[in-house]
Amino acid sequence: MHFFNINKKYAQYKGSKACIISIPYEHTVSFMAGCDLGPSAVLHASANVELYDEELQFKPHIYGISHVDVADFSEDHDANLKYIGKEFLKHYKSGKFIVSVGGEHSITIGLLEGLKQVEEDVSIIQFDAHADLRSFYPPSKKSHACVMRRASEMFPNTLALGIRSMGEDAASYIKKNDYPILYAKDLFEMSDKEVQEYLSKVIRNKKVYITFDVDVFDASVVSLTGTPEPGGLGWYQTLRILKHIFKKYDVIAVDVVELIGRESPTKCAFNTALLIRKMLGYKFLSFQN
Ligand SMILES: [Mn+2]
Repeated sequence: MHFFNINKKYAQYKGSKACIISIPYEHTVSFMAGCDLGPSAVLHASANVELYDEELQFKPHIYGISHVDVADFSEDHDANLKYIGKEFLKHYKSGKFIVSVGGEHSITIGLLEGLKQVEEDVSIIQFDAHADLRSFYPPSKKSHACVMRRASEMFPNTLALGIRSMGEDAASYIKKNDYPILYAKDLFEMSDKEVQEYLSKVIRNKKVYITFDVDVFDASVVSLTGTPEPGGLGWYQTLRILKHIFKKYDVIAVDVVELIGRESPTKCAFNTALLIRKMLGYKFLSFQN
């Protein structure tokens, strides 16, 4: 099945400007399970997403959106992440804009391990309710709660938006390293201009990778997520920030993780699929001019 149920000619791998990678991986989840079913829920919901973007006034899929699966995982978490990174790199090297759909957040470690092999100066922007900056969280140094700690070891310029939960070790790491964060509570009070000024101060590279944990959203947008927290970002505020980032920087890849693939409420998978179409539109907007 093609994403957004697009016509076959727009879904061909060859020539497609974007490739969506489904990564139905769940291994280290600590609270609510089911994010291995996230990618198929998003794929099915995407068939109901309108192809035309009313804000951007074009259909993003005309630039080609191919779709591949990464499956057949083993019991070995580190080996699985390595495999995910290898698959990502294969598609990234083809020059396409990559959208990886998880799966639990630990897949980002694998994806960045792949990216690291070919890119150095990339800023990693995390949208998330949780800091994910633990040095270790059972059962692994590469668990979902350690994602950004591992990311910051690979890419020195990492930052976070929408954070509203963390452990004490993360808090002291943030303090010690002057780690750049826009907390959810601050985003509620900041103007778009203030957010943009902050981002231009802390983003140090032209190339950007976005890791988007859907739990950054308020539960009115997405509630089916592994570790929900109240007080998340709204739909429009999130889109305005994303649009700005896509416009100002060269976003080379994104991942969208932690959606639980249950049928109800259906809005969660639909809104996640729509988020992906929005980001594809922001990415392709430059082709329109
Ligand atoms: Mn999270």
